[in-house]
Amino acid sequence: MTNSHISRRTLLGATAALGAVGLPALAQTKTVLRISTPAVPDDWHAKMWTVFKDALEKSAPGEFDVQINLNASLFKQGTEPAAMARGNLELSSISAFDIAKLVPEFSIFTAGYIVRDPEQQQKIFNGPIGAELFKTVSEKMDVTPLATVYLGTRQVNLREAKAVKTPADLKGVKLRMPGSKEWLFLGNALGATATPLAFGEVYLGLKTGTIDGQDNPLPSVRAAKFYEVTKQIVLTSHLVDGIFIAISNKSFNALTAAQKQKVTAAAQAAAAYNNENRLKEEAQLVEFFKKEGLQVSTPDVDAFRKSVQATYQSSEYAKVWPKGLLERINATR
Ligand code: KDO
Repeated sequence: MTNSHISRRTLLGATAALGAVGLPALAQTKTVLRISTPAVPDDWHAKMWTVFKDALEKSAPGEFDVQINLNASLFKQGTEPAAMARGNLELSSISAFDIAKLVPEFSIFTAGYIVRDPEQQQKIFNGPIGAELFKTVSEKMDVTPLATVYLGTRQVNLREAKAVKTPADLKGVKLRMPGSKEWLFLGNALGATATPLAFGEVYLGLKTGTIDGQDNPLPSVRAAKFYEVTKQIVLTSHLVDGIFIAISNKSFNALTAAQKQKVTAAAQAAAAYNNENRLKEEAQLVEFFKKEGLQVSTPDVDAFRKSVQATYQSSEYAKVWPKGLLERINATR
């Protein structure tokens, strides 16, 4: 064996050892950001996480290992806030309904017909009301909201077509809602019989008839293909829905000031991407569903609004809404 052979072998051995020990050691220096969401891959609030990942890779190359888990594959829908508080999950998009469980005053945003439109939604949460409430969210839930995502305006979507003008017409309709009492309250306030079911089970529930309908924004009805197993969309527009990109305080506090700023900017870029695309698509989807053979009907929205608002006003929820908050929301333009 010549000297050059020995040295080449030694070198190869050293490289292999580096590969086995050195590389994983390097990878460990990256901050892992695990994301869990029930969103389906084709929905904008799933795709926005790729925007988040790319933005972060650009602003902080090699510093983060962003791991995106869709379809509730890492944590069940609604269990993300607890997982984040425990430090088992870094990021998620959480709903007003998730927040209301621990921050009761937030239930004002689970009530139907409170927020007028997506533009007002952004102003509310990016202004003083958002700043005050997010501070309480951080204190009580140990997560920091970073950006407000427009999920869309929720509409009723039925398995069998039905004349629906007022809440009375939804009597007896088994309307699937996500599984928490705040969600069920909304479904019942619409006049239906609210039935809890996780998002991932809705398609089959509609197909087999264990539920008569569900409510979601039109872009999610498209992305999750609910239109394949339903015959009607009733444009109740009962909730201008929002979700909040949130990070666990444990993870956020471990970042440097520069990293905090970059993670926040990436979350805001992701939300902006979602909001822009979702709004554009939402405006076009009625035509799409009609082409797919669905009936798209407009009920007496005033009748729904009056009835739903009255139901909330006389409920336990309204009792914990801070004095003047509703007026401040209404005055936000
Ligand atoms: C749903 O289960 O109907 C819902 O729209 C509730 C939202 O808060 C959010 O969890 C959403 O599902 C999922 O992200 C799936 O789109």
